[in-house]
Amino acid sequence: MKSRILNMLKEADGYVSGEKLSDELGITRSAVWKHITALRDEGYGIDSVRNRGYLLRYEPDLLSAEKISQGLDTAVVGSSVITLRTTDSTNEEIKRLARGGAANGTVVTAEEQTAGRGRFGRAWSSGNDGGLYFSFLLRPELPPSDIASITLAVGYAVCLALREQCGIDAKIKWPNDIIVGSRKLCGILTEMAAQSDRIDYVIPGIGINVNNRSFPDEIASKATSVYIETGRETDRSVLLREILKKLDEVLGNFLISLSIDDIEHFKSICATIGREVTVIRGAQKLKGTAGSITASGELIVRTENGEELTVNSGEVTVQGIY
Ligand code: BTX
Repeated sequence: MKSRILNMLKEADGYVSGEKLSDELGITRSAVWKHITALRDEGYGIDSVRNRGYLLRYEPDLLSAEKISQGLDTAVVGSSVITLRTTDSTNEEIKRLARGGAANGTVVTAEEQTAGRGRFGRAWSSGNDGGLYFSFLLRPELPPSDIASITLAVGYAVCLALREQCGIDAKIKWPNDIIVGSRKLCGILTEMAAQSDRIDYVIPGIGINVNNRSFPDEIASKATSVYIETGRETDRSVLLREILKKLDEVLGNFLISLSIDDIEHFKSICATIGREVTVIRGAQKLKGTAGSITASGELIVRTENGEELTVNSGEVTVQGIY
């Protein structure tokens, strides 16, 4: 019965009402609902909307720790890989593991986050919708001031992997959003626990829209996915493996220092450089042009009155990009 419901949803061109399913299959509406719930538990993304019915948005391609780890010859990132069906936030999950002594490089993924977070307390849309949500644990022997270069390195590595693996023109929106055209493909939230002179641990959390076909109304005009850009489904386990390799490679380099080549390469795939930007510093809003990136990951902005600002935190909005 479950597979007959699934077939009807697959063949439909839009929503299928609960009434139609129950009439055609000769079962009650509550039996339909039970089968829909079971399908969701298997990883199918099915929307249910009152008065419209059910819509199959996404078929499961569950992340597999075994597949992710196949041939993963990294030094640190991916030392252990944990795949969860659902959690509040993979950053929170890593935090709990970190307090319990988890190893440097531990990765946690989730098919769905019930409280996915962005920066500044914003929400990150992370339903069971074909996105890739993961966080990893780093225990670098560095002072807290080096967090900016770690943040930069993570965005750079993820962007390179997406360009190579998916063949898309992904660019970095400084410091570490990843966009295609003017739409957001990936968001990164880096959190840390530190003493005054040293970092205890850093948790980069990454959300990538991979096989998402559509988005909730609030973000529909500013979000995109690999599927939307390429028209192809991507194996998220393989993609994640390649991202972890790139993270390991780039973080290894960056934790020593940012090379001239890395900075030049970073600049060439950074959508912020050369654009008109607004820097928000507390209550102040400063307009200028983004000129360059420093070795420690700061953005150099030349303001309208010729002043040079070194921006290392706070919010930067780029004109023309969401
Ligand atoms: P951000 O603050 O730069 O972006 C959040 C904003 O982006 C939201 O206010 C909304 O406008 C938009 N947005 C929300 N969801 C999406 C989406 N899926 N695609 C495109 N735009 C969206 C960026 O924060 C950092 C996000 C990190 C998410 C990862 S997922 C794994 C880990 N766990 C967790 O809780 N957060 C991180």
